[in-house]
Amino acid sequence: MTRPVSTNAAVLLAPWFLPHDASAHGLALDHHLLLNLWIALGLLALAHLILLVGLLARRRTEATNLWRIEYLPLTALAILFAFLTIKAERLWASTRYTGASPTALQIEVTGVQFAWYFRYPGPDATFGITRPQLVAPAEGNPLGLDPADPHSADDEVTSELVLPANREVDLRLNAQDVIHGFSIPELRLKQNAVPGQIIHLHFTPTTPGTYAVLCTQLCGLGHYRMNATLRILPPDQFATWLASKQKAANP
Ligand SMILES: [Cu+2]
Repeated sequence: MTRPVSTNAAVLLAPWFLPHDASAHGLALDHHLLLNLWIALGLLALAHLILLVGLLARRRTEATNLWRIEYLPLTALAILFAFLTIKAERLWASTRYTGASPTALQIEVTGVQFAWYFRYPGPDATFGITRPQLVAPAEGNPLGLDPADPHSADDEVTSELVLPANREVDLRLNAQDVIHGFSIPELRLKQNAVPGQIIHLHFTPTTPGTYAVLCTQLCGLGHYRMNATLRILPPDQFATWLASKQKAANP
């Protein structure tokens, strides 16, 4: 069966484009990335033009006005790069250092060789205590939840990340063994999960769909299979999913 021309073109060109954006903050990041690329292209063209003009002119005179031909362009470039850096830093910080809204959905993400686990705090909205000595994936307790802590009883641990569309999510990232790289390209998210640290990442997913959660750090021999599924659901479907999980855990 032959594919239509437009589909073939889309498949061929796909590696040249970013995956579609399914988050509220992604558009600003994409714009900034494109702005950087256009500026780099413009500077490359300008450098070649100057080189060509210099070659063609073939004049061998001493430069007299250093301000005009050297200091001024260098100052302009320094200001441009400072602007780009500060803007990029602010975009990066907006999902990390500004703090999530108090109503954001709290989810804990744990990286472990070679899987991602996601924990929802349950109706009491409090994560139960975990203890490294209680970690037992074979017995259904991969995070080491302490059964003696009453807050642990309603915690929901899953191997797929399910999020509601258009509600802010506050992730608490950590790792059990080595550094893992939590990454969801469609949400424009990439953040290391580091043992002994809790790193917050907050954002609002917008487009329902199924996406891949990747590990972008070479974390061991099984790194290639360290991925999970992200499902972004409309809010009502998310509520149904969460209720079904809680019902299954506490019938
Ligand atoms: Cu990993």
